Amino acid sequence: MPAGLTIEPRLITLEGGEGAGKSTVLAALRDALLADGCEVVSTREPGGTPLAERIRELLLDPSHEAASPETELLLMFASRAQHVAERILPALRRGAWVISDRFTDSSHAYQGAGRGLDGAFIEDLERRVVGIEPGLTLLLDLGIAHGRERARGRDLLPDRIERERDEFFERVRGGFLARAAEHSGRFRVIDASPVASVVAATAVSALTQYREDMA
Ligand code: T5A
Repeated sequence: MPAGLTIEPRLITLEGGEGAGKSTVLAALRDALLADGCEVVSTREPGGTPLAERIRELLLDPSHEAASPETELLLMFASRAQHVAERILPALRRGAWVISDRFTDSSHAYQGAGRGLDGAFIEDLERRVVGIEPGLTLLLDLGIAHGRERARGRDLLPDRIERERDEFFERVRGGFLARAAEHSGRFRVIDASPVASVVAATAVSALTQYREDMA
């Protein structure tokens, strides 16, 4: 953990490449917590508040010129700063659990490993404008071709980042796995290749184990 970050035990994040199945797993985690009587806020990045969702539209819109890596990074962090201040921290402070589909690890993987931006610069932004890190991060790991096939199945036009080449997504995948090795205390790497019900059950068991360890 970079110095200056506060661990938030009730913040859970889901990470992974395109089409890994994060939205599907998020619903299973939320249902498990709700069944146990917890308040749950489920959210996503980029986005999660009206202003942050506007920034998301800018980031993913393929119709304008390509964003420079720095522009992309700073917009991700602008969206995250708003999300943390307006949505995540208030929910955590009132005792809710927060499950976020992507968080800062995505910036390390996509803008760091994928686009080649300096990790120390990203860590500095993380300290200055985010200030928190999740207690538990589930990384859904899936081969690039498999993820593309699943994402295609949704029948949506690819957004600006989804149009990147496979080499970019290989670097992103490597970046996530490196983060998981470096922050092994909070990461659980889950094989996302089995059918959705099996992946969801594995994720729910990881959450159950985490909560038992917390108690
Ligand atoms: N980004 C984001 C950055 O570059 N830096 C950052 O800091 C942040 C926060 C976000 C983009 O922004 C980038 C990363 C992304 O490129 P997004 O639309 O949120 O854009 O992109 P994704 O997070 O990749 O969303 P996806 O919808 O593609 O992926 P999910 O949520 O992982 O996948 P999901 O659950 O929607 O599933 C995809 C399809 O597969 C099926 C589902 O039913 C669905 O049709 N599916 C399965 N099929 C078979 N077996 C399973 N196990 C399945 N699980 C799901």
